[in-house]
Amino acid sequence: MFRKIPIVLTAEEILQKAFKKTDKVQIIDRNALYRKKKTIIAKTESFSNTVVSTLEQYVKNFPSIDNLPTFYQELIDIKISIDKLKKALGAVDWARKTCQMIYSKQSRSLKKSGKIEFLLIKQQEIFGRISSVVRQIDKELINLIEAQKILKKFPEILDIPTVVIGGYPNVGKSSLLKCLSSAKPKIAQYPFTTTEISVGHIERKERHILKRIQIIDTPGLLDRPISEKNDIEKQAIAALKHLADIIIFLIDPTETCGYRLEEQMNLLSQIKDMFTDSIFIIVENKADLKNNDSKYLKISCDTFEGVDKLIEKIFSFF
Ligand SMILES: Nc1nc2c(ncn2[C@@H]2O[C@H](COP(=O)(O)OP(=O)(O)OP(=O)(O)O)[C@@H](O)[C@H]2O)c(=O)[nH]1
Ligand SMILES: [Mg+2]
Repeated sequence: MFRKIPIVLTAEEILQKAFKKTDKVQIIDRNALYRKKKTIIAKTESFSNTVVSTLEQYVKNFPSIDNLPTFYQELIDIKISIDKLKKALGAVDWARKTCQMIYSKQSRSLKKSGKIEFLLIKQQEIFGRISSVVRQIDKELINLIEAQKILKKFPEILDIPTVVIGGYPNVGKSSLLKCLSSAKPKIAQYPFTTTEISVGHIERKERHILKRIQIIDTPGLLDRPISEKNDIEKQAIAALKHLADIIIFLIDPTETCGYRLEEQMNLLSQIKDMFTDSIFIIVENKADLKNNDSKYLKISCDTFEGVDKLIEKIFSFF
């Protein structure tokens, strides 16, 4: 969805590209005067067309924000800001229209005129005015360059049954994604290793029907009010809110994650209160380190103990 966004250029780069193309324009006419005149007109047209079509390509190929699934809209708002992106696209579209208008207004007088000197003056005027419009939106083009870099890295979310893994940092969420799917998330023994949403898939044939489930790993959440959550945590909340058919809430009862079980259980209550319509599977990880007699499903991402049971449970809902 975000792969086809073109590489955005800065104002100076757009102008350089347009002037380079202008240099290549050549008109063949046996009459030297006509040749000169036609060349000036054709160069002016080429310059304006390059600028206009470059700007048009940006506006056309950026996804229309209002038509995106709500998860992506929220992710854009967290990582870029919807207002900022809309403002940038609006400015580019304004520049496209303005450059188009400058050219079409002036090109009539170019064509009617007979004097080379006049043509050259008009040409410089058009080059100057178009260049100044493009330079005016340089800041917005730079914002688009930044946005494009972020959007290109957005996860590819499919419209299929989805399980979102949530929980405190360092409890083993990415390890679980790795156990369940072929995804290769980064795993490390410090909190906040995962800073982005990542996706994996599990497939299983049941009575000749292939079932495919999407598993989503999220950054760790802390037990604090939603208004105090940082942008990394907000991505996890957006995934839980917009994508989850099932939420696997992963607990580390060994507390080797660095957080007390009590804090993790408070987070669970908070998440349960926020997403009352979701199905929750509460899972204790790191069972290889500690035995306890709680009522929750116990697994170990290190020894794979209990993982098959969890897979059974997930598929039983779909
Ligand atoms: N002993 C043991 N260690 C585990 C298990 N699962 C994960 N770990 C370890 O716990 C640490 C954290 O694992 P991650 O999968 O990165 O945890 P996370 O919840 O994704 O962490 P953040 O991305 O920081 O939120 C790593 O050192 C893992 O090797 C397990 O079942 N048993
Ligand atoms: Mg992780």
